[in-house]
Amino acid sequence: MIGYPVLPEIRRPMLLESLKRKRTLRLVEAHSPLAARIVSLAKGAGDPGEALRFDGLWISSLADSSLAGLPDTEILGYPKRAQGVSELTRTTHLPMLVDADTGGETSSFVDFIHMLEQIGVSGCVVEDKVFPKKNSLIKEADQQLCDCDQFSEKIRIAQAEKISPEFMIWARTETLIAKQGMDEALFRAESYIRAGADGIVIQSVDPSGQEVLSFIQGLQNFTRSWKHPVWFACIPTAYPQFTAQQMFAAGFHITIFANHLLRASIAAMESVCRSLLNADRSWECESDIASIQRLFTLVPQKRTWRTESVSLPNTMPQFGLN
Ligand code: SPV
Ligand code: MG
Repeated sequence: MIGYPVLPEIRRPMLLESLKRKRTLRLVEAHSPLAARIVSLAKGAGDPGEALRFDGLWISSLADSSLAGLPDTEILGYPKRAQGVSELTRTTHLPMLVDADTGGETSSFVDFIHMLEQIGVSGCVVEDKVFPKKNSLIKEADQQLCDCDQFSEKIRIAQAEKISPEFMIWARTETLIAKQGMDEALFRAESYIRAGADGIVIQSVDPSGQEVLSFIQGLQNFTRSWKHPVWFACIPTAYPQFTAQQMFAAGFHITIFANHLLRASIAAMESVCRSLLNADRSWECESDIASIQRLFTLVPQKRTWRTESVSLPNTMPQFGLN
């Protein structure tokens, strides 16, 4: 059912299955169970049944860190992030792709994958920067890539150690962020695919979008002769003039809107704070904020009533007394 939990074993294969079935998917960042419910229910314009919906959730390290008031430098820790993901499963039927940053040490990365698999996450994205990484969108940051062979080995080990075959391990190359050139970006992507990556994510801050378009063209030349399917994803934060459809036409299978709900909430909260202070009452901003009724629709308050109406047996079972 839309916007409701599903069992981990049902949710986990969903991303791969959707990719095989639909070929192109739109993922959007969801940073809380409430955001996950909003995404799950969201639909674009069009006939009912035909209207666009999101195909999955992106669990962003930038969003998770920002909400905790911390920089996006892998400081939050895997158990904490896994706990957050686990809470999201309460309100959504959608598959989830988790941003795993650099993955840290290979053994920690494998532990994180096992946590995610048990929660029912469909896959993770690991990036080829030196731990602790810095966010790719920081203009003045000195971005350092890790060793290509070591990173390829990390992917090989993670693929061998994961528990569920359908859990996808995506490799993200930060070569263009580190300004190491297109040849190096393609070389690295090929190496990661040969190591067993299920997909490649390319990150770029080129506002024209031409960098990622050249990258995907180069990568397709290589993967055309490749035996197993390899999937490609982009994160068009820096080149928002491109539609997801245009990125699909260029050869990408997933477009990730990586931070838009978090940024939307910041803009909305700042505007309401201004209005409350300027008007000294909430009348002026009432029409700009969700009604309490809308909140109750998104997070139904009735669930406990159903539990209360269940009659309990007169005699409770006795455990461990024999
Ligand atoms: C994130 O959403 O945390 C990402 C994408 O990694 S970006 O911040 O654009 O690097
Ligand atoms: Mg991130």
